[in-house]
Amino acid sequence: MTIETERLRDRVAAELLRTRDRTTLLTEAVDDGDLVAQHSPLMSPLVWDLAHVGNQEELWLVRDVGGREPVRQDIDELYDAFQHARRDRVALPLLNPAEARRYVAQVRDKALDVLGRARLDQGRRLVADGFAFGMIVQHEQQHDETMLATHQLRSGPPVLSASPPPAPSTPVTGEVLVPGGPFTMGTSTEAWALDNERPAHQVVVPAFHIDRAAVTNAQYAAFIDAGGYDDPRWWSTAGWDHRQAAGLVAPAHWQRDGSSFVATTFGRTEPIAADEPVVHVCYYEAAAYAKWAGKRLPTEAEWEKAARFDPATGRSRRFPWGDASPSPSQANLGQQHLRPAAAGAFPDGASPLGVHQLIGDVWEWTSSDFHGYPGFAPFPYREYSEVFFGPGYKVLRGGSFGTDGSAVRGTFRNWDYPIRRQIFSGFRCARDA
Ligand code: AVJ
Ligand code: FE
Repeated sequence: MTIETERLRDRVAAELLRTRDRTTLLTEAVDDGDLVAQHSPLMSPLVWDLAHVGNQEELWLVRDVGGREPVRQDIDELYDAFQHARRDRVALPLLNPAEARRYVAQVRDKALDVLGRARLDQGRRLVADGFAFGMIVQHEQQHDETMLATHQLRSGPPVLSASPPPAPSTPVTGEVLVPGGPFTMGTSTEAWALDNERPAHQVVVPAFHIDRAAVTNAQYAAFIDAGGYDDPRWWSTAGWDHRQAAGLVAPAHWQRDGSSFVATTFGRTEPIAADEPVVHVCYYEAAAYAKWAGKRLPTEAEWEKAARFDPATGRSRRFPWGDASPSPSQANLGQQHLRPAAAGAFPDGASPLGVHQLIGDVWEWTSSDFHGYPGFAPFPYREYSEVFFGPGYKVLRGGSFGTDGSAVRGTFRNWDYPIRRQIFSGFRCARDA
């Protein structure tokens, strides 16, 4: 075994432990009553997410990679996301909090043992480069972000805290011109990229303008004040129908306070921060704002070109700033702060063309439906991506303040229904050149 393989093994173990610390924080911040409660019909009880994370780790690392005996085969059905809708999970005979904690710890012991013996340098594609372990790290981080969204929907006094994000020394506004021509979208070389990011392929993207920053709370409030929610001209037919049926008047968690707005963030109600990106808007709201502003949402290919294309070399980078994994000065990720940062707060993370904060802060809605790239092959299971392909889901890019750095990159694709806004979703605008 090479030194490199042993370094990878250590790195994987460290990622598993670091990720579990976050899961523990999110599930120990509240009492057992809160853990088993349903805080919103859109979300699972937190105790379901916890045991589901353990169950996926058991299925893939303990049973599949390790070839070991099941720890708890009897509970597979309860924690299969396709068997029960989120709103129905509270009524299932779930493991209680103590049982769930014991279960995930037992599975983790075995998974670390499997890691210690796995051939990361050769053999099965599932195990090569530690992919299965990376997939499970990312899966747990994805559920950590989901649990963070559940925390945001929970009522009652605050239980989470974090320092405020940095303020920009130079505010960022305006737009840049991204030159037309081909660029490489997706990846065939990123070791832990998931199936829907593959394979790398050339896409010709005509020249377009894209905003250097995400739309801010103040800009979005101007849309509201201009009567944007009452003017069907700005909304698609489906968007207007949804705006009417759901009675949308402002982003989720906003309330009117005289002539202005306050927002409730993890149990604290404060005036909206004018210069921070708007968050908790659905696709239809984002598209309506863009149309009102005389712009549009970027396509997924435009977003990725803005985030990855280096005009000096013609190469696509892993991240806007280059190929190195995110550092805290480059992006607001990983729940380091409990809110998105104002534009200009992470100048180290800007793209070569000067587009800021594409990674972190808020997930950005694109105008694209979720589809497989040319040559897509499901791996290692159809239910991660393929079953969601089609016109029903819109792609979001870039990650939020609640996304871990191991679970996002320039190629990473998230998706959700266009009506959803419990996620940490915002947007930036684009327009034709
Ligand atoms: C990629 C965020 C859409 O949460 O539904 C978690 C990630 N897949 N468990 C989701 C996921 C299976 C997924 N998203
Ligand atoms: Fe899951």
